Amino acid sequence: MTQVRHDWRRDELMALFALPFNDLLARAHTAHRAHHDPNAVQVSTLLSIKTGGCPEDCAYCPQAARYQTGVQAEKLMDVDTVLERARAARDAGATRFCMGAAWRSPKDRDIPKVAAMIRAVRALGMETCATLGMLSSSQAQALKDAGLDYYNHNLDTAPEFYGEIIHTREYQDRLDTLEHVRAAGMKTCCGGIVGMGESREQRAGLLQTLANLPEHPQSVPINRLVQVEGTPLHGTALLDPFEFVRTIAVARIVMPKSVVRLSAGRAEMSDELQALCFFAGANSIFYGEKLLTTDNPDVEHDRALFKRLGLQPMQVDVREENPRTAHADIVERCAAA
Ligand code: SAM
Ligand code: DTB
Ligand code: SF4
Repeated sequence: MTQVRHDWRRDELMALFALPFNDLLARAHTAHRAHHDPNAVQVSTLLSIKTGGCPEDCAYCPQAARYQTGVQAEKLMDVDTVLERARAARDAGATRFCMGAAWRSPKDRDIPKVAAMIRAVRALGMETCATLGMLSSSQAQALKDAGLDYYNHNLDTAPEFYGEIIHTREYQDRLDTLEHVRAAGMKTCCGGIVGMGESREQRAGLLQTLANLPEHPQSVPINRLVQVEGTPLHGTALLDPFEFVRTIAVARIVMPKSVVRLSAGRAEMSDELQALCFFAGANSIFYGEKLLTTDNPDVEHDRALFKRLGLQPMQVDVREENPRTAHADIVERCAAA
């Protein structure tokens, strides 16, 4: 079994990145098999519950109010619409439902409405995840009390590159939110974006920071930048796809027990590139036609890809805390599809 470490040095990660591709993939895949079913992939569906109009300046993001990207600002969705969308996602085979809001941080008055969404989604027998921006400890506790399983809050990039991407909040703010989430007893979903013009050293820096957190995030989304016209990062030089696979492989090696999500960017990836990512240790995807505002592969395509690769949706069991769940049904429905 690969040892779980929290003391990774930058040069060690750089040495992993520099391995011959086949050696790196062999190491990553061995670590993957030691801790995970290599043919099981966790399936989450995303929904934007509050779109656009965000006051932050994240250079990659189509939802920042200051960039002209064509995304229209909308109000917080009502609970019934969220529930309807979650039910459809569950019936299509998703086992986790992730609700995203284009906020710097939620206002206290937003929390009861989001809590109602979380309760409703959980009552469907799905795992719940939310990404709402920075959280105070009391907000984190209120979300936990509503039944939130995961909170997604990304570090996005290496500490030394962060200042080139976001100016409206600090790296430390992100670390503080993650601490509030952990202290409230929720699982963290935390990763970043590659392909933003960062160097390999900075990709290593992101993974090093993630791996040296007090607890490895249970879920690690690795996003490949979705270039949206109107954002400052539109037109950034494309990352070599093999370098993307290397990033997944290094994430797998340094956080061997975490579930690594092949996150945004799949719509622009070939099936072969995705298959390499699954071999390198990715074992989670977003499933459904949309991410938050941009396109994701359609469900028929993903079902066919799973079938061609012999992949199965990862089973989850939330019954202990929610006796109404008949979760096996969901997994069977997806397998039959
Ligand atoms: N507003 C909240 C926040 O920033 O924490 C939650 C939603 S925000 C859209 C969640 C994450 O989506 C960001 O941290 C970033 O990693 C990812 N993301 C946003 N735009 C992206 C893009 N164009 N390509 C890839 N990932 C993106
Ligand atoms: C994450 O790491 N990636 C997701 C989710 N967490 C919230 C978001 C990707 C957003 C891609 C751009 C968009 O669709 O707006
Ligand atoms: Fe706002 Fe989140 Fe987009 Fe940044 S990533 S602009 S905080 S929605």
